[in-house]
Amino acid sequence: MREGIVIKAYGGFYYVQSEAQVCECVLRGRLRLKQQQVLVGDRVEFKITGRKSGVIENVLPRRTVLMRPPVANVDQAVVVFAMREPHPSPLLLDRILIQAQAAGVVPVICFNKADLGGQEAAELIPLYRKAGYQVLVTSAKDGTGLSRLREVFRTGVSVLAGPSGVGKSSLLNALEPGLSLKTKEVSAKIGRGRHTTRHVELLSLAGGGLVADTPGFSSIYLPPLERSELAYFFPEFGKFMPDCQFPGCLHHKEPGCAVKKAVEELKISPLRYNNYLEFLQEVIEQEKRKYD
Ligand SMILES: Nc1nc2c(ncn2[C@@H]2O[C@H](COP(=O)(O)OP(=O)(O)O)[C@@H](O)[C@H]2O)c(=O)[nH]1
Ligand SMILES: [Mg+2]
Ligand SMILES: [Zn+2]
Repeated sequence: MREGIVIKAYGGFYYVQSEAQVCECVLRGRLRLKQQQVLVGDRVEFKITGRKSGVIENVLPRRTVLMRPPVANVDQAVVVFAMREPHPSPLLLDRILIQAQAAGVVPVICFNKADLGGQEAAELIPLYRKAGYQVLVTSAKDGTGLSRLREVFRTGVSVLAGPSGVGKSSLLNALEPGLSLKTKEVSAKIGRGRHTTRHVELLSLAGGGLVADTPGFSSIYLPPLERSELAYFFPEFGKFMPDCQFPGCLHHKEPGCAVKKAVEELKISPLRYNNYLEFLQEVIEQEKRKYD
């Protein structure tokens, strides 16, 4: 029996990569009967039945499951924003960071279009590093930071996230010219219709690692959370939370809140804290809707 990873599922066939080879596999009847869904990203055990064909016998336990896009065992999300054009939105960035962390996926922030400068964005780099995130600065145009990005992708399975137009496809093309993914200018000529790929595929990078070909975490909604959980998705709050006067402090209006004190002393970024408060309102609204 061999072990491999499903990189594509299409028309009842599962394409399993094992070492440098890809086998076209079907599911063993037992798995079909159990109606076990096999996802792209699943690690499977399979038997070779032909030169490039096989049968999947077992699906190994999943570490993580993403719904959008449907991919199992995603290790990390590379969250791309542009330094300029379009201006980065910290509120959207924080939203995506929470979505990734809630799904058990490690986020890596990537500020692209470094060649365009961007004073506002430059201030976000140390801010997010201080908050505890890995931050890359790249340019798909002049090659800045691409070797770092290649290193990041080398680990396991990645998805890209971030708004459109920030350079996600351009970055992958710069790392892997053979991919020739459509970028904005090109796809504008072809038209919108062609762009809607429903089938997720993991692309194998020459430098190592697999990347989902569709961006993840596009939803503008927060995942279902309890209000008391939210602060745990802000890693820089962790150091101060144990010193809050009240257990279950929401770090909003409670007296003796160590998080709020840290914000006043600029040990926590006010920008991050304000985003936290905005999300807290959202989570409370979500809870209300759930119990109405
Ligand atoms: N100046 C500059 N432009 C870039 C860079 N990366 C991408 N672009 C441009 O930004 C636009 C959107 O890029 P694209 O890769 O389609 O973005 P996506 O929607 O995130 O996949 C295109 O016109 C690219 O040529 C970069 O690093 N610097
Ligand atoms: Mg794109
Ligand atoms: Zn507090």
